[in-house]
Amino acid sequence: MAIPDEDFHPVATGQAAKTVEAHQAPQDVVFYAGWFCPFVQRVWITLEERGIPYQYQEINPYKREAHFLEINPKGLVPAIEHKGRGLYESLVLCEFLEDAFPDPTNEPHLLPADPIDRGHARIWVDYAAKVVVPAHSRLIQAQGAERQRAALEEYYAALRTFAAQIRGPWFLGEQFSLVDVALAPWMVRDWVVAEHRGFSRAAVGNGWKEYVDRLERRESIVKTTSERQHLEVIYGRYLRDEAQSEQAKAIRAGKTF
Ligand SMILES: N[C@@H](CCC(=O)N[C@@H](CS)C(=O)NCC(=O)O)C(=O)O
Repeated sequence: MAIPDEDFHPVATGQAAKTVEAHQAPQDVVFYAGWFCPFVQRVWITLEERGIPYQYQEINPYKREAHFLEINPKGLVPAIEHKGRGLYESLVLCEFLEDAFPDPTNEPHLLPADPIDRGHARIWVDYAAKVVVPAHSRLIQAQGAERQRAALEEYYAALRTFAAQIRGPWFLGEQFSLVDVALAPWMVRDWVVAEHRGFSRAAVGNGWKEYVDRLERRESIVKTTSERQHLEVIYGRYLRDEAQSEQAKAIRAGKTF
């Protein structure tokens, strides 16, 4: 999403601000983040879940500095610098943290040990990334009552397919996994589509509301979530005067959200 400077709150707030403060000391892992970004939150949740030492560095991806572009030439957050080498793409980073920190002191792991179970988890991470998140973006971007209704139905359908596979309490059962992490940042921001698009957790069915309520209480998610009022500025601005806003135009022009 393209964010005009004047509206942009520069740093994390609430619980997330405390987490940022606790992660200022230099570490082998430097986490280049944007407090508002759901892709960033995937990696942030993973770092917190795994207890991996990291140094948090806030980046405004719309004012990229030279060193950051060396780490991620695409200029997107999240990115990680590990012992001087850079990597990016949220789901790649989550898997990198699994691979680079196999030490049992960094348990719990977010991918199952069994290869078939790992493959099963990856199928649903892929579904979250390729079906649910794009359906969510289309719902936010939809213009006009008719298109919004259709996009909401499409979004419900995407969630229902996912919900039908949840073993409980987490997607894979007792193990909180990368499948939960891949989707959680969008789910805990669903108040945006509830307020602006008529979405309801309960209407998904299949225990969806209970699952998302549980996600919302998970410590790693609480610790990486900023106050709503600052996110509202970012989302609300183009959700209200949609068709004409600079952000809506940027999104239609292919900017990520
Ligand atoms: N596919 C990337 C998406 C990351 C992304 O879109 N980040 C946004 C912030 S939420 C960004 O850095 N945008 C800057 C831009 O579009 O120029 C990932 O999974 O990490």
